[in-house]
Amino acid sequence: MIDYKKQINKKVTISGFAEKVRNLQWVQFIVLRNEGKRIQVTIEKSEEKNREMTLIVDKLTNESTITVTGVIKENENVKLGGLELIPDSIKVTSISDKELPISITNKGASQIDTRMDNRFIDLRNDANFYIFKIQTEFIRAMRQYLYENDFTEIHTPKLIAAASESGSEVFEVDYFKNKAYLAQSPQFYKQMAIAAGYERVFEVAPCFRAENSNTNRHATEFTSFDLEFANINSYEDVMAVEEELLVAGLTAVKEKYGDLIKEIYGVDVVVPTIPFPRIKLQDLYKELSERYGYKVPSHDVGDMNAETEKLTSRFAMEKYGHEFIFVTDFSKTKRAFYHMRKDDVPQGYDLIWKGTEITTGAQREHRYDVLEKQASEKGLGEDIKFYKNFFKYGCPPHGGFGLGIDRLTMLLLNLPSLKETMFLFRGPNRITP
Ligand code: AMO
Repeated sequence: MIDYKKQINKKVTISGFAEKVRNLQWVQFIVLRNEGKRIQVTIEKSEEKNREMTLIVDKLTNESTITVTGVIKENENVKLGGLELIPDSIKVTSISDKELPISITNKGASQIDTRMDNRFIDLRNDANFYIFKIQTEFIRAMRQYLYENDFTEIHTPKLIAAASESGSEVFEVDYFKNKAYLAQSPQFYKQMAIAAGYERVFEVAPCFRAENSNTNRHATEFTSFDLEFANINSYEDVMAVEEELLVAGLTAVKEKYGDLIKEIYGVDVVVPTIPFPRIKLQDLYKELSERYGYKVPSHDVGDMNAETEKLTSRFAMEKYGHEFIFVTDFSKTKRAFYHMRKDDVPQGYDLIWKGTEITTGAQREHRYDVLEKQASEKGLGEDIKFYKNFFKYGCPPHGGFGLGIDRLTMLLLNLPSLKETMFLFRGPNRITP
């Protein structure tokens, strides 16, 4: 992208949206927007050479697209960075309807659903536009960390024959007169990669959950940053990788976008210190009860609910001054059958950030006999035989985690919900555009 300040007195060609066209008596102004950057185009009507351009701008509507060639000049009277583009030519590449269905600048003027219906326009608002610039940097830095640590990228199927997480939350697909399902996670296949001899793998891909819940943090399709690696001693090794990964991501985001995030979203990006605090679920319950008088409802005992997560972050801030906290030692009845157990306690964790779970991770059960026992305890049988077979012919101890990147971005930028965060949200009542 052109740095306009470095192009003063030089000839440039800039394409973009005519964000605001102002046609005054002696002069015309266009605010030209390209990738979130703006420059004023100034056309003096009195100059003979501008005659043709003036006629073009006469008919130009806001949000039409244009390509402008001209020279960038310094002008301290111009509010937009003290620069203006004096054009030699303006080419109109598309004309926008005069009335837009939503306001770009005033988000509050339309209901969230109307904005979602018109997401392609909604995203032209800076606060929305930059979400994906920032997310790209976050993911880039995390990928970079994995490349540097010899992780292999895999792409696992999203059409599957058996539910990987739990039966009830799976979308069924008609598959040539048979049943198939949309993958809830790459869980089985990232473990298959370990059985195949890849020591470290990752995947960034969609997950589908038929959860009929209308919360700010649930989508029916989301993107998960999944990884799995072999030859670990315990889930502590998994947590250590996740800490480093998040530090890599947040360091890069702070460096590139820290000031912009502060300006647009009012958020200070904090690069966390390592190690993150850790707490066992039972100790956490005790702290929440003593500090905030909070008792976990009986149906959630052994697990976390939204309220517990919120208070857990409050506790982490108060006790450790830390935005992140790992919670361990969940009840086996609330955890997946593939988590390794030690003394009946699942060897896994949830990571909570700013009041919301962003990750589940664990050491996996790689011993065939034990795995089979745990699977049948949960009522899983024939349909996961193919998965159990992965552990029959040699498979090293391993573990991994799934990090929901939509939640990660929502929390990073302090956005109120996934509807505002995701490029296109999918929920029980939303499957368009
Ligand atoms: P889990 O089901 O906890 O674990 O999902 C991992 C992470 O994915 C995100 N997430 C969601 N984001 C948006 N909408 C949803 N409906 C949704 N559901 C989950 C969260 C969550 O922490 N296979 C395991 C991971 C593993 O052990 O490797 C799994 O899928 O950020």
